[in-house]
Amino acid sequence: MIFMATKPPSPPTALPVTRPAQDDGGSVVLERRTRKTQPPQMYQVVMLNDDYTPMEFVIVVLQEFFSKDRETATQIMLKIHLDGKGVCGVYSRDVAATKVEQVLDAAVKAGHPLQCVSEPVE
Ligand code: TYC
Repeated sequence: MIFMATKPPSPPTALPVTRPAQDDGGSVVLERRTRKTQPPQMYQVVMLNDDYTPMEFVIVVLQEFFSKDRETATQIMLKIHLDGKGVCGVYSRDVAATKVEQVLDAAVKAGHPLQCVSEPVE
């Protein structure tokens, strides 16, 4: 069985209310309200610190899977190292899930405990 490190999406917001109302004559009037299409929920890939994964490995992962230049990758890695976690990038749900898979796969193959998750952006 495959476990995804991605939180399930929140349920869709309530549909527009079409509220029956009585007019004076007792007939039912339906009010139509239209809703603007919402932009898609975006997901941030968050990498977690640990005491064992080499800094260099994290920098290479950030360059390879998140298209960061070496300078930016180093800054993000140090932020994670100091704060315990950090955002690697923001993507649509499927792309974020793929990034998480790629990172976890590379970490397992290299024998490092590096963890990352995808979470909806507020
Ligand atoms: N804390 C690790 C070390 O000192 C480096 C590290 C940084 C590990 C970021 C994971 O997501 C991470 N070797």
